[in-house]
Amino acid sequence: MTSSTDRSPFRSAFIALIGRPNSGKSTLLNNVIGDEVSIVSALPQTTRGSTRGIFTTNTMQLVFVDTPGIHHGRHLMNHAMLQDACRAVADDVDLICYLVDLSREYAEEETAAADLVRSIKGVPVLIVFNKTDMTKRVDDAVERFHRLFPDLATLPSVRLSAVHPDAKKLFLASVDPFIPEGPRYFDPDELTDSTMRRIAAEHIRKQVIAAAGNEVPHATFVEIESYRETPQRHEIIATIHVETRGQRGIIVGKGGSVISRIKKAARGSIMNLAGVPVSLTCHVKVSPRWRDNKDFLRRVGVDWGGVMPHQHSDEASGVPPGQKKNLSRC
Ligand SMILES: Nc1nc2c(ncn2[C@@H]2O[C@H](COP(=O)(O)OP(=O)(O)OP(=O)(O)O)[C@@H](O)[C@H]2O)c(=O)[nH]1
Ligand SMILES: [Mg+2]
Repeated sequence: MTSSTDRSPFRSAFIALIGRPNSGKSTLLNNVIGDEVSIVSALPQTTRGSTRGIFTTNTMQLVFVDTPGIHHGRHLMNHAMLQDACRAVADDVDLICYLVDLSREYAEEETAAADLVRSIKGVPVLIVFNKTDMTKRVDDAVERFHRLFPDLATLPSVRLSAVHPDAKKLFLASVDPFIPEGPRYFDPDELTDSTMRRIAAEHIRKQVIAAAGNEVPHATFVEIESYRETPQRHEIIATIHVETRGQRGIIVGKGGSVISRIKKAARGSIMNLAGVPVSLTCHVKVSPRWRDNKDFLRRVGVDWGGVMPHQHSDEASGVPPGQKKNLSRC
């Protein structure tokens, strides 16, 4: 006998996750997918480019687009990250989830994120008030947000803690009304559309963040020079670019101790994913000012949106001269 559920049409949606750095976008994505498809760290600006996580059941498929945190940095690289978040919103998505970190003061970055949300036309927005577990008075924090951004007070919202196992159920129930009838875009066993090359670079960067802390990771770019894949073995050669000799010293460590740790941990996690032995070679190279070097960024596939370096002369704000700090322009 066929039940009514069997007859219901398949549904699918593209859902963008946006918000200020460190608001928990990647954590929520990983919780829903049940795997680390996007790296997470306590450091803001962890996600550098859009990353898709795919969640499939018998009746629906959700393609989540994790984006870099919305912030105005002074480098071309920061601009590229901002462009990436803006593109995700401008793309043909069915829903935008705006993550708000309740545990911190709503500073300038929140205003920038709210500005971007205001600029969205024709796509529903769901506010995800996150980190309820770290927030003493959740009601007060939500009320403060609504006082600051009264025009966003009418948007649908959910309150959760992305690190909590319950968050998945709560979040999926909140997005459910927004999922239209649609096709299955990806195979049911696919969790991400990222390539092994990109995943490997992210796993190495995650270990750099863990080993180096604070500012060094922002000045780090992991480039995969070669990725050779056979059924028996993956052979990876990577270059970790940093901006100064001092940063190189930190990443290499005394007698190469730090880079050895980074390599060992990254190799282990890549091997878990690959399911075969992995050999990993990591070079550490000083590439001065790579974050503002157009040729470098072009070579490694970072799209900064065509903004010329001289437009980034406003060191204090990171905003090109004469341009208002308004994300709706991005
Ligand atoms: N306690 C707690 N920690 C959280 C929660 N959500 C995220 N975190 C932590 O917050 C930090 C940042 O999380 P991410 O998921 O990397 O944040 P993000 O928004 O992706 O950050 P960017 O990629 O930098 O934009 C990590 O240390 C997470 O473990 C939460 O609900 N509760
Ligand atoms: Mg992230």
